[in-house]
Amino acid sequence: EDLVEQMHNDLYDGLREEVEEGTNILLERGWTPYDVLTQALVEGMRIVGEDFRDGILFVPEVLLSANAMKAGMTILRPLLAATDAPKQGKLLIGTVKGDIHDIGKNLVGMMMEGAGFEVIDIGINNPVESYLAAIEEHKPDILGMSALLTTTMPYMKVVIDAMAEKGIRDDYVVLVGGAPLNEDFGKAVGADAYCRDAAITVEMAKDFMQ
Ligand code: B1M
Repeated sequence: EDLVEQMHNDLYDGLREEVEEGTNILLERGWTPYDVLTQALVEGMRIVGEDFRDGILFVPEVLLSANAMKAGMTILRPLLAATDAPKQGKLLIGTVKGDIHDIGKNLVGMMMEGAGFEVIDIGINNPVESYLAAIEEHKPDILGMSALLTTTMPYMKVVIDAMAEKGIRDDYVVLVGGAPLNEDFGKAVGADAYCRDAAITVEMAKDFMQ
């Protein structure tokens, strides 16, 4: 598809309106919201990530790409969240302290809503106190934590340890995710599961709710 390639380029160039337009055109052509999301937006951001890593793109440029991606996600969100799925449970999700990456977290939230979960999103840069306060307030079934930096991912253990200290760790399912994590890391910090992507998060969450 030429248009998909064009969207990868537009995302790379941080062209918000063009990404919005491409998103709408693919939908008009009958693409599912999920395919637009994964093949056009997520794949485009993967390419951006490579050139960011290689020092070809820099923070200001990647920020524009991220904003263009978010604009596309805004169009897809109501479509993905519209669901007849029976109510599944409640997810509380946030990015850990020191980390402001939120695209993956937002995507997980959208997909979980679409699967029938109620989603409470506490945003980015969350210290342990805000997780604990939000758990107390919202009493979710599942706590989800996101981290995109190798320097911030160990903070997940701080949160899980604090829950254990309060004697509430086992009252919740704890799922963790983010590009630098893996299954071993998830085990090491004491999470119930590591989730590689949004679709797997939905499956895991459903399994745990059974
Ligand atoms: Co950042 N950044 N960044 N960045 N950034 C990465 C993560 C990096 C890998 C890029 C690179 O060098 N290749 C690198 C980290 C290296 C490392 O730690 N080893 C990096 C760096 C270094 C930095 C800065 C330090 C750069 C600097 O300032 N010098 C800085 C740190 C800021 C901070 O957080 N304190 C920084 C800043 C930024 C921007 C602000 C420019 C922007 C973020 C904008 C935003 O989020 N609003 C940004 C971006 C966009 C990226 C990359 C390019 C893309 C991330 C993304 O959105 N991916 C990223 C490169 C990469 O990841 N390869 C990079 C798309 C998204 C859909 O995927 O987030 O992986 P992802 O989420 C997936 C799964 O991981 C999973 O499901 C999602 C959907 O399938 N998942 C979960 C994620 N969270 C989950 C939670 C769950 C379950 C599943 O809970 C249950």
